[in-house]
Amino acid sequence: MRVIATAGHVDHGKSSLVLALTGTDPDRFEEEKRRGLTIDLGFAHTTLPSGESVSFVDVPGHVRFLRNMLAGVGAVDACLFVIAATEGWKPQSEEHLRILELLGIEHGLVALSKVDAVDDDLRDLAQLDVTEHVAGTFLAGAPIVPVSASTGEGLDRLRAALDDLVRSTPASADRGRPRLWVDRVFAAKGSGTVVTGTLTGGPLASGDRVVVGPRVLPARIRAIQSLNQAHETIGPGHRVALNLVGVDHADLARGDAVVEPGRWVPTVRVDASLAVLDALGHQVTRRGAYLAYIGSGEHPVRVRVLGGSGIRPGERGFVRLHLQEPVPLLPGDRFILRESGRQETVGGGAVLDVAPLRPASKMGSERWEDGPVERVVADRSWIRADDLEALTGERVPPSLGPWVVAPGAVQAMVDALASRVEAAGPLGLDVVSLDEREREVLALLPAVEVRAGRARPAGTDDPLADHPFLQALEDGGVTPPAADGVDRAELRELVRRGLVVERDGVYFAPSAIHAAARTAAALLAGAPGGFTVAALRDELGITRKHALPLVTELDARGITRRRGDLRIAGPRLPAP
Ligand SMILES: Nc1nc2c(ncn2[C@@H]2O[C@H](COP(=O)(O)OP(=O)(O)O)[C@@H](O)[C@H]2O)c(=O)[nH]1
Ligand SMILES: [Mg+2]
Repeated sequence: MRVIATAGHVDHGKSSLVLALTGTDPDRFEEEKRRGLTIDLGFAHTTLPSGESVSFVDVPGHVRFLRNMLAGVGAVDACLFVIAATEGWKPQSEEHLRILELLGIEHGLVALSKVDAVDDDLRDLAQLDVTEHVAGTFLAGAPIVPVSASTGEGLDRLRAALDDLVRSTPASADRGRPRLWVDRVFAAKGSGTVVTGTLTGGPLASGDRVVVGPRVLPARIRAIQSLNQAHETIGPGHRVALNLVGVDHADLARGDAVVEPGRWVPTVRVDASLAVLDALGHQVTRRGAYLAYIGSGEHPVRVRVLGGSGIRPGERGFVRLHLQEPVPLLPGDRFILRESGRQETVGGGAVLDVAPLRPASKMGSERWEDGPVERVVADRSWIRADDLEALTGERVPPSLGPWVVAPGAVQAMVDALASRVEAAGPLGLDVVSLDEREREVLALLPAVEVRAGRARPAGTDDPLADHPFLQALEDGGVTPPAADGVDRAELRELVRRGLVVERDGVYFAPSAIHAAARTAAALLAGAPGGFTVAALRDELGITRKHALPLVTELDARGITRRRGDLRIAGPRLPAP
């Protein structure tokens, strides 16, 4: 199964060829039929002699409907490039070829159409004309098949050539990350919202939960159709219709993406390469109103040239694009840039970074050739493997706990932590004071041991730091044991050193206070108006005997504040 887009100048016979090949008229609308002009995308499919099926996305050739052409070619595998032998190469032949190249389409074949209307000399001339124009592009060396939709001449050869094309075009890649760029939305009688599009990136199944569009509207797939047949699951590289439950068709539009929830970082700011067309008569600068065509969508963007003020025709540079609405993108996604004022295609390129950290003014010497994973990790030093995947589409095994860490960053933290432990001496470093990453690194320190919640240089002998009561308190958590039998002088010294917290005659490990603080934060997140001692007591599953001193300690630390019978947030309340 492959999805093939038509391309070429208006009136060169694209729609007629699709009709001749498939039996379906891709001009769906009454106005299109009446005017004999494709305005919007058309869809049709057929089975080739080999038994392989192909879907066609038939695009308009008229320059006025270029935006619809762009919506159709964003996700296809290959193209059927149509040139009328009667007219030869025309402006939109040229523009469509440039666009297909900028979108990274690498496979296609040429149909030399309407050969019934020319003599042999003209036919040969047209063939030569095409050969010259496609030289140096992905269509160089592609078969040029003379056909006539009117007489049927050459259609069998075209079908055979399509079979060869399908065989030599790799199947749409399955990266386990489905994304459907929506090109049609409608309400189907009895079944609700239906969206159609070309599925890429991975499979979808009925029952899957998805999110749609810039507002990330949640929906569920009730049913899937492809080539008019129902499917339980469908792989990438198919024309697909999804019946969605939970969203109104009026809230969706062409250009929206259907993706799995939580696995993408919809973005309004990307860094990208931009190849400016040779034929453009001026530099591309930040001045001007631009439209970026991404997937099936048209997005107004502001353009900022990185590391310079402009990119000249025929040159390649780097830009930051600011979108108005978030789009789920990944490095490698292609786009076409048009200037909306002058209505001209400026160029196109590939997304390089979907979450750039540095301001555009500080950009210029980026090592784009390093690839997205290396750059994202280098920019952040530490990133969770899940987040890295959402930003790059690539799953990298974590280097430490859930983290993927830049080379050298672990060692730097090992060194820093080792000196902090060293500086803390026999008292030890309170493990609660470490963040999640530092705690992962702590386990790597060879000469450090953790006892009673404190990290100390191994072998440090300090009878107080090793006091059995500390371990008992640590084990007791928010219901610590009483200090019965503990030497009073030792107890005072433990409190003085901060190893034990005393409040109203009850002794706690410092970690118990932190646990109570987190619980207080969670309670306040649910009830910002405040919570009672009884609420904290119940939440921790303890008695008033421990709850009261804990709350008093929280007040004393500014974590909470008393207001009547309630505790409200204090200045030092941690995140829940
Ligand atoms: N003589 C001749 N006319 C054709 C052929 N194919 C299409 N046409 C005519 O060319 C015009 C444009 O065809 P259409 O398929 O709409 O072109 P599109 O704009 O590229 O989709 C129509 O009037 C067709 O009847 C052909 O093979 N031979
Ligand atoms: Mg047409």
